[in-house]
Amino acid sequence: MYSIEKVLADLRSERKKKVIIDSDTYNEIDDQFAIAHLMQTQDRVEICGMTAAPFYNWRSDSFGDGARRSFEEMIKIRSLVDPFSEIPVRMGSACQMPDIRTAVSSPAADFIIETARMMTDEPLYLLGIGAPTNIASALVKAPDIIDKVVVVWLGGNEVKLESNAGEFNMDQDFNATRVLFESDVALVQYPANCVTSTLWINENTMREELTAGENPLCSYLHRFFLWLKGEKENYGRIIWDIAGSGCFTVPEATTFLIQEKPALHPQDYTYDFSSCGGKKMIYADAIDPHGIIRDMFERIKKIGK
Ligand SMILES: [Ca+2]
Repeated sequence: MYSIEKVLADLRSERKKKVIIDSDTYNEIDDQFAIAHLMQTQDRVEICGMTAAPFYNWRSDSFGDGARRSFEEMIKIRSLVDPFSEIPVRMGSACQMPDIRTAVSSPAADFIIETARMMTDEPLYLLGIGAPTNIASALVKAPDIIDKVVVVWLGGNEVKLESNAGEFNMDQDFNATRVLFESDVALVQYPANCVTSTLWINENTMREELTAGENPLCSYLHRFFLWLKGEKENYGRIIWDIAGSGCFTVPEATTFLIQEKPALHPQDYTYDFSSCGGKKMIYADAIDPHGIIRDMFERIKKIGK
């Protein structure tokens, strides 16, 4: 297992890292930016694959339908960034984990296991930007890979919070989230409130940057943004998930802390530091949203050029 100190030094280094992106791509508009951002960062990452995470909201009929739609959206984004890309894409879980000891089988979980087992002298980074069902299922099904992976997960609210820590990704699969916090896996947490929530982009910036891009990916994202905007004025969106791609593309834009890894109370979804047993994790305490947003637009505008 990689020590937390070693992982932090690795994150801050320019070493090219192997990454699998696990994303609920279709659930809104932010995952698409994050995938494109990371695909445009081949100087710093090698994307070993992408796995479709389940979700259930107004953009899907069920968790399984969410994974299926995310799978299709991933393939679309992959091809808009690079029509010749051969990055593997795998279908994810059709449901949530029923408890913390029962994995949900899926091609995504199996792909994560197979890829992790091939690692010899470097970690495989699992970038989770959705419900962590696929990632946690892989860890539960094949505990031997815990020594070979680092999970970078966007979810939960800040650890200082004494009330319910839930947000969309945690609430979508609370058992899977507990696996990330309560197992020995090396975890990098980007909380939602006060951290990824600062990644707000207004309609003027979206129009200027995406129009300047003049490529199929930027055109697609702009059309999607305008559809979400509808008749609303002074519209903007939080593009949460580019904190995850930014972790690899501009690590200097995140203030990382090493701190105790809490457990999670199953009753009220609060962090519990009384039973953490001295485990440590890396915690994104703050980000420079402008640095990440600038890097993202600079990279996606270069698609096709
Ligand atoms: Ca997401």
